[in-house]
Formats: sequence, C-alpha cells, structure tokens
Amino acid sequence: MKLSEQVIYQIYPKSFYDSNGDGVGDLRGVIEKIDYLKKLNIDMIWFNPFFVSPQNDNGYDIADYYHIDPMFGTMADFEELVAKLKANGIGVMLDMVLNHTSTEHEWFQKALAGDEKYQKFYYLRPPKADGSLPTNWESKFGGPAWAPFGDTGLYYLHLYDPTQADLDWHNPAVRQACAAVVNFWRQKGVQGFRFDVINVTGKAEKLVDAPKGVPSKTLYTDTPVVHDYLKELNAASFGQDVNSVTVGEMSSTTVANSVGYTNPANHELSMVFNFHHLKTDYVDGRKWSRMAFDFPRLKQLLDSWASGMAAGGGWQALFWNNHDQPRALNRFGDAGRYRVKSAEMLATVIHLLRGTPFIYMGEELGMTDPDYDNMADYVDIEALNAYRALIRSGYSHHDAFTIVKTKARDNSRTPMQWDDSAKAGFTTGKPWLTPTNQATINVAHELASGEIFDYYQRLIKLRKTMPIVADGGYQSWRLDDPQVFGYWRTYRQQKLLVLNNFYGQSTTVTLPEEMVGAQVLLSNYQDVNVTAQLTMQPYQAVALLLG
Ligand code: TEU
Repeated sequence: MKLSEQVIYQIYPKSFYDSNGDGVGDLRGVIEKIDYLKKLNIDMIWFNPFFVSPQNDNGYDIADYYHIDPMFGTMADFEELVAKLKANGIGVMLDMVLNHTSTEHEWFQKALAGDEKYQKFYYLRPPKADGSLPTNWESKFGGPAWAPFGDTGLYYLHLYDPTQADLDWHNPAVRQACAAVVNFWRQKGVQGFRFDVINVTGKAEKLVDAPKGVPSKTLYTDTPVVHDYLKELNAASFGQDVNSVTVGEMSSTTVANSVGYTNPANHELSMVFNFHHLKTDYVDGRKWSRMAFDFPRLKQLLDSWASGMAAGGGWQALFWNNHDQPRALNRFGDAGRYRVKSAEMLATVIHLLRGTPFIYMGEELGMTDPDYDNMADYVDIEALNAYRALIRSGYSHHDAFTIVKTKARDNSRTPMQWDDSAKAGFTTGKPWLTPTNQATINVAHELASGEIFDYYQRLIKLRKTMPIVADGGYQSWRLDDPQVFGYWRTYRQQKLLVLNNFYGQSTTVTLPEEMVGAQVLLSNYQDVNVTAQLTMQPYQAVALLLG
C-alpha cells in the first residue's frame, strides 16, 4: 500500500496490556489484543523500545540491541507477534535508538575496560586546562552533558541521561554497527523503523563551547552531515526493501532540512516527526512552564509545514500525541464537557492533512492525562529532574508540581484503558503507573458508544478511499480566523475544505461562494447546514467536498 494511504499506530509496550500479571505490559499482551487493533484498519504499529535495558529512560537506554528484555517477553514471542500482525495486514515498526547506548551496553563496558576500538565509539574528551568540563553543553534532561569516564580523567558525552552515552557517528565502525542492528531486525520481518533523535548524530569532530546565551543544541542539531549518514544507512539497510517505512524523530528541525530528509529523490527517510506545533503551550520555548496554547502560532506552524513540505516534495508524519507528550486533549482540546467533540476535531485536523497520520494508543478513546496529586506518582527521569530544577530555581512545591502535572511524559504513559475496572483491565497485578479516568474512558465504552473510536475508523477509511485525502495538494485557507483552523485539499477537479473550530464556543465562518451547498464529507456533528454563513458548533470539524 502507498505510504500516503497508510495510518500508523503507536504502542508503548510497557503500558498496552499485561499478559502475565507483573504490572507491566508485554509482547504477549499485544498478541492478545490484535483483534482490537484490527478494528481500526491501521497498516503498521510503531513499538517503543523493548530491547534489553536498565530502564533508566524507559527503554531508550539500550544495553543490547539484539535481544528482547525479559520484562517484555522472548524472541519467540516477538516472532509470533510479527507473524500474527502480518496475517492481519499490519506491519511492524521498531524504534532504533542509535544516537546513544546505555552505559551498560557491552560497547561502553569494553571502552571502560580500555578497549581502544570501543573507546572510539563514544565521545571521550579531557577536561579543559582549567579543569572545567570539555564543553559547556547541557543535557536535555537537565545538568551538564558530560560525565566522568571511569577513573580515566576523561569525560563522556551524554545529551540525555548520564546512563545514555552518545555514539560517535564520525566513526565508520559505529555507522556499520548501527546498520547491522537495522539489518538484524529486517531479517526478522520488520519493515518499519523509527530513528530516535537521529538529527543530533552529526556533532562536529571538534566539540566547542556554545557561545554565551546560545543553546548548545544549536551546535549539533540538523548539521549537514546527517543527510550523508542517512543516505549511507538507507543504502546499507532499509533502502533495500521497496516497502520499508522509515521516520526520523527530528528535534528542532526546519522545513528545508525535513524536505531534504524525506524527498524520495534523496534516498534518506520516508518521513519525519517535527515538534514545533507541540511547543505552542511553552512560555518562551521553555517546556517546564504553563500557558494556554498560542492558537495563531499553532495555525501558522501547521500551515507552513504542510505548505513547505508539499512544495518541496517532502513528507511529514502527522501527530498530536506520543509517549513524550502530555495528552493533546488536555493541551489543545477539552478534557471535560467537550472531550468527545474536541477529540474528533483534533483527529480531523491531522487525518485529512497531507502526510501520514500516527495514532498514539488511547488517542482513539479520547484518553486524557491522569489526575495525579503527588510527585510520588511521577516516575519519568525528565519530570523528576525538572521538578528538582524548578524547586532549586525558587518555585514553590505547588507551582512546580502544577507544571509537572501538565507537562510530564508520564501523562501519556499510563496504562491503556480497556474497561472501567480498578486497573482498567490492563493487568491483574499492580500497574507500574496508575490509571485514574478509566470509569468513562475505555475501550469497552468506546466500542459500545460509537463515538471517538468510530470517528477514527471513518477518518482512516477516507484516507484509504479518497485520493484527495491521500495524494491531494495542500493550500492555506484564511489564517486570520480567531477560532477556526482550515485548509484546502485539491485533487484533479475536486476540492476539499476542512474547517476545525478549536474552541468551546460556536462561531460563524463565511464560506467561499463555490462551497455553499457542497457535500458534507465528514463532520463530528449531525445536520450541517452548508450556507454562506456557516455556523460551527463548539469544537466542530467539518469537511466539505466539491466535485
Ligand atoms: O526523545 C527526544 C527528545 O528530545 C525528548 O527529550 C522529547 O522531545 C522530550 O522529552 C519532549 O519533552 C527521544 C525519545 O522519544 C524519548 O522518549 C527519549 O527519552 C529520548 O529520545 C532519548 O532517547
């Protein structure tokens, strides 16, 4: 199936379904839920990492790329999962965390033991002459990006947690080892690969301080050599499969670079995730802050990325949610009175856009953030570090906790809610994170109610049956409307106008004359009267088709 007709579902294995009662989701749990997944008519499932890991960063600190962590099951379980998903027309996408390894990885341990071959796998640098760290770079999880390399007097670079040591991609042996990992899983029948923070692999060989006031990430993000690395990796691995689907997680990237990463003529990746739209509720770009989302900025970003990628022949992954983001309903929709309508509206925004939509587990139910009231409820390293940093900078516990409650990655990692029971039908044991709002938000309710899940099924069907959705052009629609984000899709003689009211108040939009009386292809409300002054209900989405 063409990439443009595909829809990809994301499963955070630790939280999807626990088959053995240990409180943690596992691969057999996914096998047991294939009948549910089949109902959505998705084409591929992206699994967050389930490789051997000490779990300091929930599996993004990999100690062995070639084996499955026993907490998730066995290689036999994985092989059965691949086969059963394939029998149901669903492919597998694995998460390739190749910018860094766990410090418990054999490569790092050999480097620590003095093996020079593996010491060249990492960024090992001496302190400056004055004894300060090799550079002033900061870790994305807070604190310095350098840690002592044993008792060698050297330091090793870690852009994330100190237990995640950055690999030196300038070293051809590193790139070959990474391609070998991808090829091992290709041989297991894996057709999809998500590349974790792949655009920070292009650090300069000579690492220098960031100028005062300049974020250190600007020195190593989206550097030109990343395109070379991706071309090489493509040719050495997934590019040999005509049906491969690849997506790069691109931190702080640009449209121009993302066109380069994804234009098929460049033989790099199929598509990219960019995150700019998910930073429109950040104060001055700071994640650990609180503000209502900036709607004009959100519209401008959604529009400029759709326009720019279309103009350049690039391809984007379309998403509101993932395992690193709080639930979108709490940020850009309404988790209360209009939960159902705003979930359907947000889904419409991305599923009728040009690109490949991703559905994060539970999004199709309208899942929202958990209602935790204690810092002890949060376990993610990034949130715990952020809380401590906020307290150190003078925030009260209340203010620091309030920020963590809105921005913690734990918010999207609570167990999938299968039913309204105390443990949401996720486990018979003690869940590793506690569900809190399963009473009214769960699979059983959705399958009976025909609301959000049913709406997702309709959106997915449109992508597979309507060329204007899958392959149509993109054009901006008025960007000055105070409540509505709209856009055009065009295909041969057809025009599709998609309008989305982002607020809980009704509003009126003036339709272009040609669209008056047009066919209502889809709406989350009944009885849409397509008049010149179109009334849009709270959180209404409507797609009008001409031709
Ligand atoms: O995330 C990349 C990243 O930059 C994260 O810091 C993310 O953007 C941030 O948490 C949003 O607030 C990837 C993985 O998705 C994430 O789970 C890992 O923790 C990280 O890389 C390190 O592997």
